Amino acid sequence: MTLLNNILPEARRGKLAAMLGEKRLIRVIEAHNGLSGIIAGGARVEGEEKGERVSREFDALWESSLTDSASKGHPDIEVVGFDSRLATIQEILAVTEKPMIVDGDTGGDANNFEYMVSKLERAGVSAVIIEDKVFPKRNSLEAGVSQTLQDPEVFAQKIRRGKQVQLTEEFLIIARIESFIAGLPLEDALMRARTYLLAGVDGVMIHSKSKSPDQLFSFAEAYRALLAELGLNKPLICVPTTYNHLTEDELAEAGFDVVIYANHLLRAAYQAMTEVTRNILLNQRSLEADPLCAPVREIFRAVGFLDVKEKDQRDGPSSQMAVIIPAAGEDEELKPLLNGRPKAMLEIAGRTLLDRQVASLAANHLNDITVVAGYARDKMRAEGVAILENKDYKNGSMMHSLMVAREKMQNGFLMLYADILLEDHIIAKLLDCREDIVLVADNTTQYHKYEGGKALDFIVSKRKHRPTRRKLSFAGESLVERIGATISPGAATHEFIGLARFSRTGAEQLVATYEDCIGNFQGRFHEAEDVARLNFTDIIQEMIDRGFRVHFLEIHQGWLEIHQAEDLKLANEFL
Ligand code: SPV
Ligand code: MG
Repeated sequence: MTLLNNILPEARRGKLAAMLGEKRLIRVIEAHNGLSGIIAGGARVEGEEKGERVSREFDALWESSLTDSASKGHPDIEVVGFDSRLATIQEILAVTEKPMIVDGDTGGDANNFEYMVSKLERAGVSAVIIEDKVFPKRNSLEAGVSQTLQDPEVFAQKIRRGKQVQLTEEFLIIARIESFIAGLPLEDALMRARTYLLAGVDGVMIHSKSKSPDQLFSFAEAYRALLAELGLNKPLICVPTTYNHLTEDELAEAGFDVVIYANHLLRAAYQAMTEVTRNILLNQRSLEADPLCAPVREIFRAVGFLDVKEKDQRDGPSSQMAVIIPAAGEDEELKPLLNGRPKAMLEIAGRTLLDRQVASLAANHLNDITVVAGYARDKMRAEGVAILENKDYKNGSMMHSLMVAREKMQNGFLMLYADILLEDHIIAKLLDCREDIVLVADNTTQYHKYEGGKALDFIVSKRKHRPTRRKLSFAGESLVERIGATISPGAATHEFIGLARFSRTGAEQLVATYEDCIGNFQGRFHEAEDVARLNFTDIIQEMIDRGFRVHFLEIHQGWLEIHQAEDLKLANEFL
């Protein structure tokens, strides 16, 4: 079910009565399930009329007993129970803001009808139409079916009982006169109209299965006179299934206030489905049937699946988002301090670097953490993290380690270099980002002096503004133009801190680009000597070159890269 056209019962119920007050022809079409409700509710044509732009749509939906029964594979003989009808009604109400008129069949006896009125009113239905036949009724359209009409006084009493139980003024009970269907004359129909109007009915539907409108038009004329005589103003409704050559203007001219197209969507669906099944059987494949079918994506759009996808991507399941920490490499710089341990096991103020990262992630409800180990794999440990192994860490790169955990990328993921410490709020800000690929970038680059030997991942932003010192901005439209370690510090606007977020789509794009590069390229690749050793920044640069939008989240300090002994000293002091 789509949540696009959600509306509460109170907001919907009175719409029909209000429309009737506008004194224009009300156009109603049948719906028999959620999908037909979506089509009926959303149908709209636009064009020009007398030099003016006009748009046309249906004013309300008709929940038909014929099409509700037929869509369940049953004949229209009140064999579908009320609870089943109500479920269909709710299904349709959930997908449209339009008011609904329910075909209540005979309404059962007066007690049954009271419950029907009460439940429909509560659901937000605007009107119920009951026909003056004896339960269980037979559909009106088939010739030769015997039709037994109800005693008009008994039917009038049912109307009174219904009017007494409704709780709002806006719910309408409409009497459907079946005299012409039963082969009775105009006089019978008029006698019934008078009886029902006097019983307090809110309107009259006059039914006919004749192709000629003569009888109906005579009724409409006499009905107007009757209303005038009784000093009433109650709408007249018709169902032009058989006299379908008449236009809405002609019906309005004849005195009708509401026109119901009572079964057309079901008949259309039946015909299209029949044609498609035959077509597939004949061709023994569905290629030829395809033009007869709506594209799958069109259905996705209609039922709200594309909205769901968008919301999923926008919100990113942050609590379920996986974190991947590629930590396979052997560190040359800190070797003397590591004693054969991986760098992530380096202790800072009594806790390992990895433990500190895990704590920052947990503070942001990120608990699905995967570390990709390589060098000294059996020395890698941390509470509550999964450890994968990149056996070939010596020949690959950090990017290959990342790809070892590709299974974890499916719902989008966060990538964190193994050697950075950062304040928790940076992760929180990153989780708030809505873009598909976001790198966290420090803007204090230009105030630092960079010593040789320390390869930093610089970023050149697309908008090359120089932020003023201390400015803390988390700009939305910040795009990376260039990234890499060979960018000169003078040209760089930011430094990539080794933390990035990929949405589900961003992750798909990353993996696809990576696989394409590894599979189809040779030799130098951006800053890598060989594509086989490409780095994370090389892939990002490649994605930018291919037109993917790579955003950055601008931060101002709050993080530290443990690269050399001096950094460690600093961190120890700080923590
Ligand atoms: C329906 O749509 O179920 C109706 C109208 O009651 S008719 O089928 O014409 O009787
Ligand atoms: Mg019906």
